Amino acid sequence: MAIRLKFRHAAALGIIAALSIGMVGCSNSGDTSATNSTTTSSGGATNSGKKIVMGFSQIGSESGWRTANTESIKSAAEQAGIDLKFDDAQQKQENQIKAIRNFITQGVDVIAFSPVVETGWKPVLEEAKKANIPVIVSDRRPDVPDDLYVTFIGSDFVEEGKRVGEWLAKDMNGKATIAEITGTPGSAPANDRSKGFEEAIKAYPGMKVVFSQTGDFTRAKGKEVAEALLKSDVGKSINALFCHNDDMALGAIQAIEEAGKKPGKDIVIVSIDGVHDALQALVDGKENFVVECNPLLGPVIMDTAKKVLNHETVPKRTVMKDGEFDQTTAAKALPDRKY
Ligand code: GZL
Repeated sequence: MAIRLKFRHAAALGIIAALSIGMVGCSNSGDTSATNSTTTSSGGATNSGKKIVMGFSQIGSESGWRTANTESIKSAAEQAGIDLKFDDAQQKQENQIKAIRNFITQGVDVIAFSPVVETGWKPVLEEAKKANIPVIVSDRRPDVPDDLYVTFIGSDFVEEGKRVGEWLAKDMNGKATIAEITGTPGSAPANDRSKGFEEAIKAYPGMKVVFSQTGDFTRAKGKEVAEALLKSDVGKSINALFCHNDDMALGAIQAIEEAGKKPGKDIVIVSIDGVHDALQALVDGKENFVVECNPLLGPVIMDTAKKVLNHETVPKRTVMKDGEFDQTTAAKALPDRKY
C-alpha cells in the first residue's frame, strides 16, 4: 500500500494538465492466465527503478501487416526491458475485453491494445481508468471519450484511402468500374479507408463503385469474395479493384488468374499496407499501386509507455508516416523490405 501512496503523491505532483495519467499501480508479475498469451521480460524500468509490466491485447494474426506489427511490439518490449504480457484475441472483441480485464486483475502498470472494431470498449476502459491503469491505443481507434485513453499511435486511414483513390482516378483517366473488397466491418481502417477513397473519387463522375463486400482483411476471404464476384454479372464489368489491405488483394489476384484474366492488366488493382508479397506482385505486374501502412509501432509504443509512467507529457495522437509504391518504386524497395 505504501508504494501506491508514494506513487499517488508523485502522480498528483507530476500530472501534466493535458494528460489523464492513471496512477502507476503495483504489479504482481505472475503469469497471465489469458489464452494465447506469452510473456517477454528483461531489465528496464521507470525513473523510480520499478520494472514496467505492460499488458498488450493484439487483434490476431489475420494478415502480413499484423504479423509485422506483433513482431515490432515484442522486439521493442524486449529492447526496452519491458515485461510484456501479450494476448492474441484471434480477431474476437470478447477475447480482447477478457484480456484487458485480466491485465487489470493482474495490476499491470500500463495497458496497450489495438481495438478490432470501433465500438463496445467504454465499460472495460472505464474499469481500467478506475484501476488507475493508463491505456495506450495502438493502430486502430476505439469510439470512446478521450479521457479513457492516454494516447493513440497509428496511421491516418482516411488519408490512405484518399491517396489510393487519387492515384486510381489519374491512372484510369477518371473513368473506371470499381469493386471494393473491404476490411473487418466496423473497424476504423475499413470505415476510414472507404471514406477517404469515396472522397477522392467523388471529383470524378466516371469513377463508379459497383460492388463492395468484406474480406475481413484475410487472403483466404479476399480470394473467396473475388471468385464469387468474377462469376457474377457485375463482375464482368469490373476494370478496377480496391482492396483495403494487401492480403485481400493477393487472394483476389489468385482468383483473377484462376478465372483466366490478367490481374494488373484486365483489372487494375490497388491496396494498402505495403507488405513484401504485395511489392512482389507490383514487380510481377499483377498489382498497380500500394499505399503503405506502417506496422512498426513497437518502439513508439514502448517509449510512450515509459514517458507516461514517468509522468512526462505525451501527444494525444501520434500519426505514423506512410510511403507508397508503384511497379517501378517497388522494384527498388523490394530487396531491402523487412516485412
Ligand atoms: C491497419 C491495420 C489493418 C491492416 C490489415 O493499421 O489495422 O489490419 O491494414 C490488418 O492488414 O489486418
